Amino acid sequence: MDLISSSCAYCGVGCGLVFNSKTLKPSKNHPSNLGLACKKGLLQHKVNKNRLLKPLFRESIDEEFKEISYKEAIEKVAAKLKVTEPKKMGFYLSGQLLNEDYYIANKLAKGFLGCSNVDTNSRTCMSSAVVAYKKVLGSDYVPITMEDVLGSDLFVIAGGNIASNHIVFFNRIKKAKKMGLKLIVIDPRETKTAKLADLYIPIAPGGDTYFFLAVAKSFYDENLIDFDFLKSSCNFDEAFFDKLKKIDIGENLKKAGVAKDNLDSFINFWKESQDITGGWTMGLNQSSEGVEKNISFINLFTLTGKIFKPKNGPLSLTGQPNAMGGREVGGLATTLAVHLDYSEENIKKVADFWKSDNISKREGLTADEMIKKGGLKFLLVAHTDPVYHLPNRFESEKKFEKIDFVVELNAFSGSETSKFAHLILPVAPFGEKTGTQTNLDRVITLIKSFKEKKVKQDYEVLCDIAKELGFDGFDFNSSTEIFDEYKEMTRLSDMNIYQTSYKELEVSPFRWGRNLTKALTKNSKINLIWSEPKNRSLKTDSKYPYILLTSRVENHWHSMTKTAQVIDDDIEYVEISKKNMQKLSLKEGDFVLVKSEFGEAKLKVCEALIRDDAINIPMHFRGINYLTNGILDPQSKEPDYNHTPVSIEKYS
Ligand SMILES: Nc1nc2c(c(=O)[nH]1)N[C@H]1C(S)=C(S)[C@@H](COP(=O)(O)OP(=O)(O)OC[C@H]3O[C@@H](n4cnc5c(=O)[nH]c(N)nc54)[C@H](O)[C@@H]3O)O[C@H]1N2
Ligand SMILES: Nc1nc2c(c(=O)[nH]1)N[C@H]1C(S)=C(S)[C@@H](COP(=O)(O)OP(=O)(O)OC[C@H]3O[C@@H](n4cnc5c(=O)[nH]c(N)nc54)[C@H](O)[C@@H]3O)O[C@H]1N2
Ligand code: SF4
Ligand SMILES: [Mo]
Repeated sequence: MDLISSSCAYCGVGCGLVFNSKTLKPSKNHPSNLGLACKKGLLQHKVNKNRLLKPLFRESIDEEFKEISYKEAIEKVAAKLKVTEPKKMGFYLSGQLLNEDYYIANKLAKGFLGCSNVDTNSRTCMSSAVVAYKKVLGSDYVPITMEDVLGSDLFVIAGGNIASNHIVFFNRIKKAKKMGLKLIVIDPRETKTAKLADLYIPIAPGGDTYFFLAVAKSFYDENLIDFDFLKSSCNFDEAFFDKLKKIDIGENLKKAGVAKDNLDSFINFWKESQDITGGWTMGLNQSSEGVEKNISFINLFTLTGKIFKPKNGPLSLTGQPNAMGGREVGGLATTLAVHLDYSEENIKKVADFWKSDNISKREGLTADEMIKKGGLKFLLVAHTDPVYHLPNRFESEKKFEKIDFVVELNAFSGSETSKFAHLILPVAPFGEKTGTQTNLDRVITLIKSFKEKKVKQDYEVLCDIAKELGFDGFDFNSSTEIFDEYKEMTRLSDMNIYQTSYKELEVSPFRWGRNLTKALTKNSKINLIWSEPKNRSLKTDSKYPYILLTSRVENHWHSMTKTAQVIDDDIEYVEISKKNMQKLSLKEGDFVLVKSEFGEAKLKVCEALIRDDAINIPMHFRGINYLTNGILDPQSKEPDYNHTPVSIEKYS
């Protein structure tokens, strides 16, 4: 039996997998994993329960769903779209859609319906990194790869727990550590990743921008700034250094909750290392100053000339398997298509390419805004569960109730969004579908189906809607044909995806942007941008004295529609420090009420290594976002999930 090649549908590492007629196995020659994989990745072929197989419809969300035919379902969607103004439509997509599915959704909405409100759950995930990369490097371009990290002397991880969330990468880091790689981890929780670190810095939640500025000032004081590099390769002005000179290191460290000897050790590690890489995820991105956190971290590499050289530079670790692909296809509301923004020139190029005269002409509402401020009459949600994942859920629910027609494309039943849907369209999940996805370091892998397809896959449903509306350009017979069109479109952009094809991807994955060694700004220089703390997050007070962190566990995936079928690890608990357990007279297994200004949850107590000013609840807990605040970073529109003040009360 031939092996069928695939790539994991969970995290951004994008491990290559092969299916051998019975089980999934790690691919030995895929560059992302070289024969490794994690437990949930290898159990995916066993996720067969709770499948949606028939379209379900109801006139109003108070009624029970009834099965309808697929034809009727597509007609209903088209009929509603025909009578809805484009600005009252929304398409809520996902970093878990394959490139082909994503491309069709974007083409249909932005290209033919003239609808700008197309955004994705990556808004809640990567958008701060996207904005920062665009500002600093001129494009949403991840400048290094996992190999660079593994070959460097020092890897600094800020606000990310790769031991749980990028497991195979973590396992490769463990091996590299044996060869001399040093690791610094900056996190309010002493995670499994922190335990492996040579230096662990237990930063206060939200303290990163203060800390990175203190580091930059120390670089300046210790003559570690590479002015030759800045002059040859960067756009900057003296005002940057005028401001930097004024930074009071002691004051910044106090605000960051970091001890002086931690900063001293950080500087020593930096001084002693030749090749330095950095990584980050939600601890920096999900913040009311996510863009500032990102830029001030990236600046550390620019200031010391540790960027655009092999084994040096900042690597934002995308979370979802195809978050990167979604960015490439142009699925964010702030891009039109394929890395092209809404300039007049780009609008014309894209309209010509798609041969459409009804293309969207301006940036649309972003994910949270679409729901909370859009006043939408039509919403299509594909491969994600916004009712579960958006912050301040009571507010989200109120808005969902008001949308006339909510269509959900899902492979499995039981999402939180389905409670607010009028029409549920079943689609084929991983295993039954074919397409490509791009991992966190720009590697595109072909995923082939290895099971008989029970229902259509996402792009087929979207094409049927487009055809029902009478649009030309959606007559695709396979995902190969879609990829062929998409890759040609990348010629309009800074990406070289046109250089590959399904035929080549059958043989090996393709990393786009391989030869880029300079910034993609107009003059190919890196922008050194001053970035300072904004203090926009809510503050603790005597009523709500702790900051709530919401993070992930290694064996579950988000709302767990898939992982809960094969793994039964508990996630309904709250992690509290030993000191706070004593202060509140709590013991393991007690129940507490965690309350915020927005909502509350009853959870089991678990003692953990976490700062005393913070507590942590796994984000997999379905009720998590009843507790979280709705503040967004004003530039990236990414939610401030990790900074909600809460109280804890013993529940009896
Ligand atoms: N097992 C598993 N793996 C996954 C996922 C999953 O659901 N399950 N999801 C994937 C997705 S979509 C994503 S986005 C990634 C996310 O990957 P991570 O970002 O690693 O995920 P989290 O567990 O949310 O970890 C965020 C870390 O940031 C810390 N943190 C919180 N606030 C701050 C802060 O202000 N400053 C700093 N420095 N740190 C802070 C938290 O304590 C936590 O350890 O994981 C991906 N991988
Ligand atoms: N408090 C808090 N909230 C958060 C976060 C946090 O750290 N803390 N993290 C945010 C981040 S980074 C992310 S990425 C989001 C994740 O949040 P979501 O994207 O909402 O979570 P998932 O459970 O991954 O949702 C995927 C959905 O797709 C469905 N599905 C599975 N296969 C298919 C398929 O082939 N096609 C289709 N159409 N559907 C399918 C699944 O059944 C599931 O309902 O949560 C965000 N929300
Ligand atoms: S590390 Fe990530 S991509 Fe690899 S098998 Fe695990 S979940 Fe899948
Ligand atoms: Mo994410």
